[in-house]
Amino acid sequence: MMKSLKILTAGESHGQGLTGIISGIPAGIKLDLYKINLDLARRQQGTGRGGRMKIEKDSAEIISGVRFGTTLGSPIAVLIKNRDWDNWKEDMAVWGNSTGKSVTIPRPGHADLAGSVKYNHKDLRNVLERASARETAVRVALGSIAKQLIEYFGIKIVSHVTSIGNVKSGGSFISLCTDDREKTNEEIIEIFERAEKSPVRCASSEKSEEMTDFINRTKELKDTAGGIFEIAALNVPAGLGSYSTWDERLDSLLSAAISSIPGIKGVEIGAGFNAAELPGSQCHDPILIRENRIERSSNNAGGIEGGVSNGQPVIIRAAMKPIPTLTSPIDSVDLETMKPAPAHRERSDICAVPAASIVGEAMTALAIADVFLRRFGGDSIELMDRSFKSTNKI
Ligand code: EPS
Repeated sequence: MMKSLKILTAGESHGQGLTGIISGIPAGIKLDLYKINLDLARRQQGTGRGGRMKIEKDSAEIISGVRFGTTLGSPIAVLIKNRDWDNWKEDMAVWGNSTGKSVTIPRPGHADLAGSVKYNHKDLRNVLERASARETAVRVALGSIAKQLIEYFGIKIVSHVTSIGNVKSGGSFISLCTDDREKTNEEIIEIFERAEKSPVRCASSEKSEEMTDFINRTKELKDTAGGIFEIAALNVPAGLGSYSTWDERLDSLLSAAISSIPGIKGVEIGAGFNAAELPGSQCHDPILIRENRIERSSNNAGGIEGGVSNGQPVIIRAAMKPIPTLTSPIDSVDLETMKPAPAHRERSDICAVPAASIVGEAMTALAIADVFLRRFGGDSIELMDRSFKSTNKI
């Protein structure tokens, strides 16, 4: 039977905590809790985060599926407690009666209005608590477990921010037809390592400063900012995904995983929208033979041809819209009085693009681990390893 990965999360932004379950991880992987908590800390950073990040210091507790540090092959459950819960115990109580404070003016761009229609909620807090991007904290913890599975097979996932508002870094993990040769894994890792040191996760120090200034100016204007981040998955073996069925294509799985991140409005693979402007002769990556090995001189395909990984780095880019909660609110309507009113205001971030890039890494890891398990899946890491070593490679 085909083996694949499943995740499920639960938790409200100001509830007691976030819970996540991941199933399909084989037995026998030595998990490193430090790596999970490191990813959680990376997601909390970045210029533009609001007051909430000063309250939370996310750390994961693994409460099942692991014994003596090693996965059992059973579902793994993760818990992240919300420190802010202390301030919300009454408003977010599981039992008892409502405090009477309700939110009735939806924020344009947030799930408030559409979500209230869907679940017939009169208090929009019932929507916004779950629609909040706070939920991505536990996705990062689950993604970090998936990262540790694929890392065993040499796959590394990296990210950087390429724009904030209209400030563009000009950098990319692929040449985007501007260089005469494609970037090596080492060059990609170098970009990533520089981005890791930047407060906005941008590899260029000059552009980092411009992006930081942009976010600070946006804050002064009581506004919010979006941007673009890019992910690369290195050492992905050829043959993951499928050209046969739409829902098993690696590009469709990755696009769904990335566009499920709150605020994401655009996803590109490889040259993405640029590819539409190129003639075929410049777009498609020539196949070369060097020292008896198949190589490619460019990576406009972003490592995926026909929905299947081709052995090149897998490259994904995502555009995030500006945060919908503004301190200077947009026009809206009070659903209780049905009169015009400025949108609901609450503490929020100014820009969360650097954080979203870490969530992007997690979602990429989950999607790649899923197709990896479909191809090489076994109940134990030893079985997977045997299957991995015995298949064709480019
Ligand atoms: C969010 C609003 C803010 C963000 C939050 C997402 O939270 P609060 O309303 O408590 O100030 O900080 O993100 C997180 C808490 C997080 O961990 O990323 C929203 O409305 O989506």
